[in-house]
Amino acid sequence: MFGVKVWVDNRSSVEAVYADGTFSGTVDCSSLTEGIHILKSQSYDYCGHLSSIGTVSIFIDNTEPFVTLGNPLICQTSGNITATGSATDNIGLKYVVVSFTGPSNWTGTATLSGLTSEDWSIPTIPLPDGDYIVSVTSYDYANNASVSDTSSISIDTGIPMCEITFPGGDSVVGKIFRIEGTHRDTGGGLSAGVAFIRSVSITE
Ligand SMILES: [Ca+2]
Ligand SMILES: [Ca+2]
Repeated sequence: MFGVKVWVDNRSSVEAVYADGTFSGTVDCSSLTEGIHILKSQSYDYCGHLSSIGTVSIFIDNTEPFVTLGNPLICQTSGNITATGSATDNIGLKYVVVSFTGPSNWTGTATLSGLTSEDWSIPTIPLPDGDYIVSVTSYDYANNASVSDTSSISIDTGIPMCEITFPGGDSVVGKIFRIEGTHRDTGGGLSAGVAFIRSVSITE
C-alpha cells in the first residue's frame, strides 16, 4: 500500500491520486472559515514508512467579488463602443470579463487600474448596429465569480431621413391643404414607412 494523504489543518485527510511521481486531487474546504489555513501532505510506502509532512500556507476565500457596469449604455450613435465600471473583492480581483451579446458578439478581458484595482475598462471596440445585452463578470484569485446586472444598449449609426412627397415643389395650394411625407431610418430608431401629419396650424 502506498500513496499520498492531503489534509488541511488537523482535519481528516483525503487520499490523493498518485501517478508518475506526482499527485493531484480535490480538497473540499467549504466547511472551513475564511482565512489562513495550513495545507499538509505526507506520502507512505508499502512498509509503512512515512515522509516528512509538507506544509503550504493557504488563504481560503469564499467571498464573491462585486462588480458594476459604470457608464450608462443607453443609445450609442457610434459603432465604436467602450465601457467602464468598478469591481471589488475582499482579497483581490483576478480579472473582469465584459460581454456584448447581439447581432455580433464580443467578449474580452477588461483592464484593471487604480491603486486598489477597482476600476475596469475595455478598449474601444467596433460593433454593428443593433440591440445588445452587456454583462460583466468579475473573478477573484479563488475563482469566485460575480456577474453584474445586465445592461441593454442600442447602437444606431443610421441617420434618419424625412422628406415631403406631397404637395410637390411649386404646387399651388389653398389655405388648408393636405401634406404627406416619408421618413426612413436604420439601426433600430424610426421604422421605415410613411407618416401622415394629421393637422398643422400655422400662424404668422
Ligand atoms: Ca474573494
Ligand atoms: Ca437610426
